[in-house]
This record gives sequence, C-alpha cells and structure tokens, in this order.
Amino acid sequence: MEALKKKFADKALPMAGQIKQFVKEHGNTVIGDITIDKVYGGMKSMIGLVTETSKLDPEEGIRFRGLTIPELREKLPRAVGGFEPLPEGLFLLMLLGEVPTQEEVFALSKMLSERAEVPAHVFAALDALPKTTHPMTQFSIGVLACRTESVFGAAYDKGLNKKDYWNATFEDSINLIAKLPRIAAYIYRRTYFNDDHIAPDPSLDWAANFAKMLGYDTLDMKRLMRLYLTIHADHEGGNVSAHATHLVGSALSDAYYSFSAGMNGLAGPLHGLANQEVIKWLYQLQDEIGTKSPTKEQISDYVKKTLSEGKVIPGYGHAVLRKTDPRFSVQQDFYRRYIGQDDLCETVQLVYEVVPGILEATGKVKNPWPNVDAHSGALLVHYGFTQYDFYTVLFGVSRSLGVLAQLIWDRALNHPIERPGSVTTEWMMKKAGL
Ligand code: HAX
Repeated sequence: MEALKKKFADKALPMAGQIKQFVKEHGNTVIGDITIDKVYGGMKSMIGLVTETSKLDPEEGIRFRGLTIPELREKLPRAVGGFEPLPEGLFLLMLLGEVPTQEEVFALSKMLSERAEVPAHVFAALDALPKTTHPMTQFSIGVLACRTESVFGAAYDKGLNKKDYWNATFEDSINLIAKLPRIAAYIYRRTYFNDDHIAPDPSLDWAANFAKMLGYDTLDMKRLMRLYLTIHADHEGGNVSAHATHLVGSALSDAYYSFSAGMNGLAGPLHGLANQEVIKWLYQLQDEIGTKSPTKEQISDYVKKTLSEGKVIPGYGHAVLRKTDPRFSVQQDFYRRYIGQDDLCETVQLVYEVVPGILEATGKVKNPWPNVDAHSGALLVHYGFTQYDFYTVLFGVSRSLGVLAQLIWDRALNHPIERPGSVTTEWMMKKAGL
C-alpha cells in the first residue's frame, strides 16, 4: 500500500500546486456559455466539473485516461489464463494515469483480499431488513453500516491536517472497494438463496472472488464478471452516481457516505436501474407475445405500445452519447465470441435493429442508440443469473472503482465544497426580459 500511495502522491500532490497556479493565471478564461435551456435541461454539456479518471466523447464513447474499451481489453493485465482485463488494472490506470504492470495489478488484488473482511454488525444491519427490500436499498445501507470503519472519519474527529485528507481517503477507498463484493454477495445470497452464504477465496482476483461468492464458480462467469466490472467502472464526472459521490465528498463526507450517496443515484431507473428494467421489459415482451423468439415486427409493435403508454424504452438513449455505446458493442462481441447462440441475446440484437428507427421518428429523442444497459442483463441470464433486480448492485460494485479513484484525486487536489448558485423561475423570466 505504501508504494502505491507514494506513486500516487508523487503524481497528484505536485499537480495540486500546478492547478493553484494555473487557476491564478488563467482563472478568467471563459470556457462555455450558460443559457436558460441548459439550466432547465439538467445542465447537459455545461462544463462544471473536473474529473481526472475518464472522459466521454459523444460520438466515440468513453476513454479511460485516453484509452478506449477495445484498448483496455488489449492493454490491461489479465488473470493467469484469463481473456478479459482485470478491473483492478483499470482502477490503477484511473488512479495513476498509466497502464499498470501485471505485478502491480496482482499486488492490488492481494491487498483487496486482505482488506475484504466485513464487520459482523454490517451483516446484522442487513439481516434486520425484510428480504423483500430492494437489493440497491440493502447495498446502500450495507455501505453506510460499514462507515464505522472510516479512517477519514476517525482521523478528522481527532483533528486532521488538510494535507492528509487524501491519505485517509485513500485508505477508506481501498478498504471499501475491498469489502463491496462481500457486502453485495451477502445481499444476493440472503435475498435469493435463503442465507446460504459462500466463503470468499482470497487467492482469487477481485471479480472472480465476487463471482464465486455470488455462487458462480465457473470460468464463463469469472470472465464475464471481469469484463462487466471493467466496463461499468466510470463514465466521466457528470453522471448521477459519479456526480453525487463527488458532491457529497466535497463536504468532506468520507468515502462511505459519498459512495452510498452515489449508489442512491445509481438506483434510479433513468441511470443504473435501467439494467434491471431492460430485462423486465424483455420478459414482459416475451410473455405478451407468447414466444421467446419474437420477430422484428412483433418487437416493433411492442416498442410502439411502450411509448404510447408514456414509458421510456429502457437501455436506449443517453444524456451525452450520440452513437451506439461502445460498452454495448463490447458485450455484443462477448456474446459472439463466447456464447454464440442464445434466444434472449438474439432478441437484444433484434431490438437494436428496431428501436433506433422508432425513437428517431419521434423527433425528440436526442440519442436513439443503445447504452450499456441494453445488453448486460441478457448475458447474465444466459449464465443462469436471472435475479434481475440485483443487476444494479453489480453495476454499483464496478462503479466504486471510478468514483472512489476520483474521490482520492478530489482530496489530493483540494477541490472545495461544491455550491452552485440557484435562481427562481421568476428570476429567469426577468433575466429574459419578460
Ligand atoms: N425511450 C423513450 N423516450 C426517450 C428515450 C427512450 N429510451 N430516451 C429519451 N427519450 C425522451 C425523453 O424522455 C424526452 O422526452 P420528453 O421531452 O417528453 O420529456 C425526450 O426523449 C428528450 O430526451 P433526451 O434529451 O434525448 O434524453 P435525456 O438526456 O433527457 O435523458 C436518458 C437521457 C438516458 C435518461 C433517456 O434517454 C432515457 O430515459 N433512456 C431510457 C432509460 C435508460 O436506458 N437509462 C440508462 C442510461 C445510461 C446509464 O446511465 N446507465 O446507467
């Protein structure tokens, strides 16, 4: 841990000084316009945040420290005999800005295993909840219950020098990332498998151990989990889960409070919950039409019916992207490479052929193309993971990598408390000259 911290500090701490100087010299440079439609339109494309870990291009998709998803698949270290990148490698890339070595990634896997123990009271807090509690509610509560372990919280109570905020946040972030698979797997096994829990295997990497604790100790599932936890990790800073984590963290709330806040945002159906909504919607389609292999015409009718009921087509559209999400394409590739034939995945493909044209024809949807959530559930269902209301928890475990890497940067760069101005509609109308 000390070597990793030193590497980070050597990179981040001088940058804090450079940014201070940069803002002093160039603070008046104008970088955008604020217009009334942007403020009422959810601040889309209005630059208001600095995020180091990744950048989203509307036409091309996400780049993590400059690398696209196909590049990650090629360049990041893999498990021994594995085909997909290890998500630990992506965390190091986002944190340090350089592709890590195999040894660095294995060392992080080991460190996460060593820190994975979850205090008994966290499980007791989860056990106090009805099993019908949505898994995302349980997940957020589990994270908060773990806050007793916060190094930042304890150090701040005693009096923590500003210069050491990043160090305590580093500890909390690594500890939390280490514990999340255990918390999530506990929720999964208590909710769907009558509390038949599975012990962790500290010799496995973070994703493979998670798959095992969930109950999927197969090569297929380890491979899928490594890819899944890599591609969901980050999507620059303005999406709801990343922004909520950053915002709450700006009040110096520690990693547990901040990440839990991010998860409450991820649990919304317009954000991470869309992955469960996609499968629910596909199952309803199959039920209504009475076949597991609907035709394009049947899908088209069902899409139009969904829209006529005032509902969105889950898994389609995006606030920033204007093309097919590369996170969707990589899952298509995974399907073709490792699975080949599956009714639900074939339906996902037909939906892809049908939906964009229909959404485009509405004349209002800015991006008719699929996002990450349009495909992920079908791959899980193929391997027998059918409990779709748990899917957003998987997304959440992955998202910890990006938002917590950024939280460490936030503290190292001394980002201040976030506090944008707000106005009334009356103010807006006066400003427009009405
Ligand atoms: N189905 C039907 N209508 C849609 C739509 C979709 N998939 N996507 C957008 N629209 C509608 C909007 O509801 C909006 O309608 P109104 O003007 O009547 O309110 C109109 O098209 C314009 O919206 P937009 O500017 O294109 O989209 P936004 O930036 O406002 O919203 C969303 C982006 C992702 C929330 C939106 O596309 C959506 O609701 N998609 C379905 C839910 C989904 O898949 N969410 C996951 C997104 C990716 C993610 O965060 N994953 O975690």
